[in-house]
Amino acid sequence: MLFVAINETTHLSTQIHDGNGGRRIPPTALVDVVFPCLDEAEALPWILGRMPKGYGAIVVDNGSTDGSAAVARSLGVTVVSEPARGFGSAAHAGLLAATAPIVAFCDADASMDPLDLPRIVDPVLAGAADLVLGRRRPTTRASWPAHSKLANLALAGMVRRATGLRLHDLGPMRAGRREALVALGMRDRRSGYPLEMVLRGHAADWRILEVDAPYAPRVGRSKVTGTLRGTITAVRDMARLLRDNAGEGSRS
Ligand SMILES: Nc1nc2c(ncn2[C@@H]2O[C@H](COP(=O)(O)OP(=O)(O)OP(=O)(O)O)[C@@H](O)[C@H]2O)c(=O)[nH]1
Ligand SMILES: [Mg+2]
Repeated sequence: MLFVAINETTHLSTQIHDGNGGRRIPPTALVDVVFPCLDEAEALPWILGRMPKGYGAIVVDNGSTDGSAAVARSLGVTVVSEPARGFGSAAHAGLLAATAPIVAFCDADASMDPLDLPRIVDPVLAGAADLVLGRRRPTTRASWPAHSKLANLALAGMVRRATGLRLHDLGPMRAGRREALVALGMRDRRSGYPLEMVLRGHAADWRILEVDAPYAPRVGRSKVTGTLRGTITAVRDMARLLRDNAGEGSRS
């Protein structure tokens, strides 16, 4: 087992296990893909078997009780154990643990196919965009519960009005340059994290691009917006960020 102290006070207790019997795999990936993971043992084998060449996986576990971390480790990928709960907490711990020049994010529930990641990553690699977001395009009617889709549409509309960006989704699949993403200094550790990244990127004059990404029904049980409660929490987190953002804009 390998322990790596992450150079940030809030993440000192984060542990990185390399899933390779204690031998650290050399950081050769061009793209590190962060998978926030809470009880996704069922979905992990499919996802981790579909990593594009040159892409490494970082599974960030928040105390799963279904053996997710062991499954990921047995598949030879990097596993980060993040004690602080929350989607943003997991996503940010993965970003801080990454070493590749490009970092991408993807859900670990098999709703999005890692083989689609190059669509998102290529414009960053080509220097054509600073942040690329995957616009979720449902493959079946069951992919996206109506309440979640509607909440997301409303939020995307608010983001368009607040920023002028032509965005239609605040989805989980996205990519940017690692050092630039870290420098944005995201603070949200819950469901507002993906929106905060967009707002901070916009404030830093980033070129933000949206490309289509197929969205299939998830495997396993929903944790964030698949439930009404999760959607309400996500909308609250995101609406608060938008309010704070408007306040900052009017003060500047
Ligand atoms: N580590 C960690 N991962 C989380 C947490 N909450 C959600 N996740 C993961 O984040 C991703 C998104 O969660 P989902 O439950 O798929 O949320 P969603 O995509 O909004 O909703 P559905 O897919 O419709 O259920 C999945 O990979 C989850 O396992 C958390 O608190 N900690
Ligand atoms: Mg999902």
